[in-house]
Amino acid sequence: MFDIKKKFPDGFLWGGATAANQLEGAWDKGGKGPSIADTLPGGKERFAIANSQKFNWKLDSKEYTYPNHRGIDHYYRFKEDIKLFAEMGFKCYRFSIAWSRIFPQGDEEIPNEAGLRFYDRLIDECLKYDIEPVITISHYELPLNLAKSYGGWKNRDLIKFYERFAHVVLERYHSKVRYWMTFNEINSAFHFPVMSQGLVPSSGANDFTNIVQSWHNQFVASALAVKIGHELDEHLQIGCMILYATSYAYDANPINQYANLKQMQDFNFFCADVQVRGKYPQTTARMLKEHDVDPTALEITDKDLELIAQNTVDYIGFSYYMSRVTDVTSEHGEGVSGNLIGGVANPFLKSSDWGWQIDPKGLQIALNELYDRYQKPLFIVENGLGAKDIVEKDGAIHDDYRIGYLKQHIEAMRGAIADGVDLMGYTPWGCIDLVSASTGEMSKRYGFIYVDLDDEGKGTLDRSRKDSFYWYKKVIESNGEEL
Ligand code: BGP
Repeated sequence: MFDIKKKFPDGFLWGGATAANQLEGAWDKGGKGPSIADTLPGGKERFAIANSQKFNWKLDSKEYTYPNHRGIDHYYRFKEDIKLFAEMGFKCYRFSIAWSRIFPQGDEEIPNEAGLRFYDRLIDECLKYDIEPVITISHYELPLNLAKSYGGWKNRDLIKFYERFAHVVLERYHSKVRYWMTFNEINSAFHFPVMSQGLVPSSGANDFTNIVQSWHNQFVASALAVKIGHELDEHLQIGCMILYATSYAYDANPINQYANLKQMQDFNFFCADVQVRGKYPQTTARMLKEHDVDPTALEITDKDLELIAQNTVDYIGFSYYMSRVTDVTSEHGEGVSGNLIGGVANPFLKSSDWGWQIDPKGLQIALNELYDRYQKPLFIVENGLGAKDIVEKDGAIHDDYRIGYLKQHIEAMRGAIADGVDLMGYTPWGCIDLVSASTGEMSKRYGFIYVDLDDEGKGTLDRSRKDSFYWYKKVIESNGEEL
């Protein structure tokens, strides 16, 4: 009865993850309209814009390159890419549907058939190899018009536009696709309200009230998608998706411990609590007060709360790249340069070339924390090391650093399974090199598959297998036994 589980369960979903805007390209082909992601330049300015410190819709400016416009040309090469995923033995493939391929302006009533036909073909290609599609309905790809004309997610009209979009794709694909997620990294609006909620400075991204109102509208939209999906087929598995960062207090100082507790409650748990438990956590009032949000300024109806309560998610999808350290005593420096979600440096950890603190044990902790709290199946839908790869003269790419990172994280997963956690799958991020969300660059690579394309957009776009490709193939073949 109390046997320790030492192995990954049968049917474990090994695979990889991408997002439409970061790899498809063909940004204005097949009737597709522009999305927020298409307006983000490559290079230094990108992070400031994504963070919404500045934004002025320079979509047509010659001054910038827009790496997402071409992506890695996956729109035209998806068959070759899926074939390579199949060669690695993928059991599943997580990708997103570009909203503006289906509703180019976001607010139309009739979907764009050419866009749907692209995903028909993509899904069928996965199924041809017995690869289970895992779809993110919205991954940082809000149709641009919904940001510009409606002010992004703070506007309630977006609920009905999303509902229409979700309805169209769920209805069309529910018989072929079992696993879904409603919003990518919904809690990331703490740091990236532009990408996550389509809020820009002119629509008040710097006012936390707008972020909270946007979250509420997204929670209602997410609950509607769960409702539509379950009405179509009660067996559909529809999850939330949060950006999880294990968080430590710097020391035993109770002041830091309490600050860290709040960091966990607000960043890691607030959105998940609403989507998994179906109600706002008791910490909401305190969080709003700390961010100077007047609760009476929020539009939240009883009907919304009922919808949220009745349509909770089936599993918890989350991304995990790093941990953070909380120190409010200001005794340990200004913060770690580059760590995506801030905090001070952890003396026990190394960082990636982009300053993200690498912490495999933190993943085991994250899995335990999430399972303790929610008792729902967990799905790690993003994890990985962004690194610069070197192509040798013979074309080989010896990415032992990537193998090392993934190996340690898979060991941590195995540890969590032995701890009793119910883990259903693992889809490392950017299984094929793609455009980085935070830098817009190609040189921050995550893939098992190398794509010949540089930061200036030059290259043949040829695909090749890195050492990690052969390694991951073995991991999948042995169901996580051979690392
Ligand atoms: C997550 C996003 C992805 C992805 C990943 C890696 O936050 O969901 O879209 O890009 O981070 O980030 P980056 O590309 O900035 O290295």
